[in-house]
Amino acid sequence: MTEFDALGLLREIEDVGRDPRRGGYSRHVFDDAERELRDWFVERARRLGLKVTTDRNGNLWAWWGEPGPDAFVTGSHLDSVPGGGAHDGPLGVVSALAAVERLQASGFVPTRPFAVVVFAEEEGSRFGLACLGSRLLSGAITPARLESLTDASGRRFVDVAREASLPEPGYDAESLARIGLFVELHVEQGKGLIDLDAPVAVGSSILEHGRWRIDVRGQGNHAGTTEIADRRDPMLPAAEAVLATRRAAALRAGSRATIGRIEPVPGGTNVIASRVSAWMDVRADSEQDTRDIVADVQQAVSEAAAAEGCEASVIEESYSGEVRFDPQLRDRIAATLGNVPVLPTGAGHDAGVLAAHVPTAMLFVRNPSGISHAPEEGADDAAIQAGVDALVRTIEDLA
Ligand code: HGY
Ligand code: MN
Ligand code: MN
Ligand code: MN
Repeated sequence: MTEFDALGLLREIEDVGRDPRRGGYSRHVFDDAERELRDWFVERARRLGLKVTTDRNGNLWAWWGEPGPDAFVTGSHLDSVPGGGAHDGPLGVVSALAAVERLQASGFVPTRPFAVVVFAEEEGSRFGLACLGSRLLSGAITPARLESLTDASGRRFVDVAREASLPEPGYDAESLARIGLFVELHVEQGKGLIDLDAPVAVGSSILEHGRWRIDVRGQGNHAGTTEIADRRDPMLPAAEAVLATRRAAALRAGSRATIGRIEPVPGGTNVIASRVSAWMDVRADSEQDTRDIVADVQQAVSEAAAAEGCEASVIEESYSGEVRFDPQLRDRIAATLGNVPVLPTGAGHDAGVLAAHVPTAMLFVRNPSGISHAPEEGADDAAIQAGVDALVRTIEDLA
């Protein structure tokens, strides 16, 4: 096994960012664990003779040869959701490094500029906006929105970025212009490849999805001295939001909607909260379904808030329509790999952001648990090796 075997590379980082309290991994942009992963990636890439640069948004670019236009770019992300799995993101990064090592050892030389990229804050777990690094790069975030991004402790992204020597995050036309095509390898986050009994698939599309923030304001008070009739408890409309989200999605085939995060303030056990924030994640087959789900939840929250003497608001934080990956690129890769399956995904990816700008493709690698965004997420060894093989063959054909 070479020192750049994907399994070995995964093992090298398997203890970085472990989260004993929540299980799995918590690695969020510019926190200690993610910085350690950045340093690890830079060291590993340099050992392959790649030239590593950091762009204005904190995305890492490891160039095989000189940076240049029309580049073949592959990679993924190293950050995670809170308590996430080991493969969501890192598998695409280690597979890219392993593929480069294999190609170098075979004497392959790219005929076009080539880079391995690590996008920053793909999960949006710290600053609340998924695919932050690729969205900033591609100009999808307004300066006002950028200024508004803060983490749970109130720290602004722009200040944290400046501390990380990134004084001017924002649209990066130069980096975007260099990308000729982007191929992201990613652990599959569902059961598709289990059902098909195949190790690797090519991606066809990404379900449209968005995030909404629900804020409910009431009156903080004492849990023991406040009569029920005198309460204005924002937890009730928030609880109604959770139930309404499930009801609304269940009514629309193929839709998925989740409230996985609720934050009461102040959050004391013997305290009636003064306000509650909840974040709703909606994925659906059509914009109509998405908008209808949000409307249903908005209606239920408003009624519950009125009944409890509270005020409520539902604000759109991000929204992206369905992404269809470039059909020519998809079919060419599927043909190169032989008759591998073509699968849609309900998970968002940096590839989904870039697909609006450059030909983009995804490779999915079998996850024997079919579970993701949880410690049980996995990728079996044979599928990981098959994923690297698939990436090597894709690069040989297109780079
Ligand atoms: O949320 C997603 O779908 C992705 O994992 N960021
Ligand atoms: Mn993810
Ligand atoms: Mn991911
Ligand atoms: Mn991604």
